[in-house]
Amino acid sequence: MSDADAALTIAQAMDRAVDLAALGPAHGPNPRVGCVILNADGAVLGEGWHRGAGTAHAEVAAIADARARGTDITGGTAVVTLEPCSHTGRTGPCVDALTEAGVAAVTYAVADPGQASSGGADVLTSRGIPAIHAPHEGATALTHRWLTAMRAGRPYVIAKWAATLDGRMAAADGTSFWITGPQAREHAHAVRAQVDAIAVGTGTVLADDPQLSARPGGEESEHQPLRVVIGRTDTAGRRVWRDLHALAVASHDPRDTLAALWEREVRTVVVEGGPTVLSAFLREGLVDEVNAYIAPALLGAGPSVVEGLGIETMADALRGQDVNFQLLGADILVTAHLSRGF
Ligand code: AOF
Ligand code: ZN
Repeated sequence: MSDADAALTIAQAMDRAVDLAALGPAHGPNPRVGCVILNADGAVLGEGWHRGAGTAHAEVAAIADARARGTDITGGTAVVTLEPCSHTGRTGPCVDALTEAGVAAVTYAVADPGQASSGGADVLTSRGIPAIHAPHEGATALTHRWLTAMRAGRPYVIAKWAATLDGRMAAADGTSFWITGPQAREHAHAVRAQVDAIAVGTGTVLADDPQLSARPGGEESEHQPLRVVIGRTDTAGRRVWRDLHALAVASHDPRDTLAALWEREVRTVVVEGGPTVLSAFLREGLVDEVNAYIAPALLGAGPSVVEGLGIETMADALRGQDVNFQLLGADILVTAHLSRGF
C-alpha cells in the first residue's frame, strides 16, 4: 500500500498538504499552497499544489487530480494550507470550485490576508460547508514572507551582506570581493533564485559591476529576479544593464523602491548593499529578515556594514528573532527576523 492509499487524520493530511505546497515556486506574486482531499475514512481522494501565478489554485488542482483518479469527492473534506479564496483573480474562486465539487467540509491552516480574496471560510460556512481554521507551524513558515508582504502592502525585505568578524564589508582600499568563501556565495545565489528582485545601490554597481543574476551551482537559474539599482548616480554601461530585466529607482527613499516593486508584483526582495542602501532600509524599519554571512577575518579598517541608524543606546538596538545559524565552509550565515510589530 502506498502512502497515498493510507488513511490519514486531518493533521496528517495537513502535513502532507504543506509538503505539496513546498513543491511550488517560492518566488512570484502568489503564495505556496497545498491541498489534500480526504473521504470520511481518511483515504486520499486527490491532492494538488499551486504552481505559480496564473495556474490553478491548489484546491482546483486537487479536485482535478481526484477526477483524473476517478474518485468521487462528494462528501469529502478538503485540507488546505491557505483559506480558500472567494474572489476571481487570474483564476476563479476556490470556494465555488469546492462547493460545486460537493466537498462537505474544509480545514485550512492560514487565514488569507488578501483584501479581495479573504472571507472564503465565511462563504463556505454560510453554504453549510464548515470551514475550520487549524493553524499549522509548517504552513505558517512556508507562507511567512508572502503573509508579511501582504499585511505590510510592500515587498518582504531581506537585507543580505557579507562581512568580517569586525563588521567590515570592504577593506580600506575598497576591495570587497572574496570576503566569504564559495559555499557562502553559493548559498546567496540559491537565495536569489527564490526571490522576485535583487536591489543594490549605484555605489555597489560602480564599485563591483555585479551581474545581479541568480547562478546557483554556477548556472543561471530558470527564474531570474528583477535587478534593481537604487540611486541617482549614472551607472550606464555597467553589466546589470545588459539585460532588459532591470529597473532603476532614482530615489534615496527606500519606500519609493518598495512602491515601484510592489506595483510590479514583487513580493520578496533581497537588498544586497552597499552600506548606504542597507542603512536606509534598516533606519526606516523596512527590513524583515537579515542574512549576514560572517567571514572569520578581521580588517580593523574599512566601511562597516551599516552606519548611522540613529541608535544611541543599547535599549534601542534592532534585535533579531527566530535566529538561526549555519556553517558554510569557514563562514557562518546568521539569519534573523526583525520584528515589524504586526
Ligand atoms: C494561489 N494559489 O492555491 C490559492 C490562492 O490571481 P489568482 O487568481 O491566482 O489569486 C491569487 C490569490 O488567491 C492569492 O493572493 C491568495 O490570496 C488566494 N489563494 N492563491 O496563488 C492557491 N489557494
Ligand atoms: Zn483560490
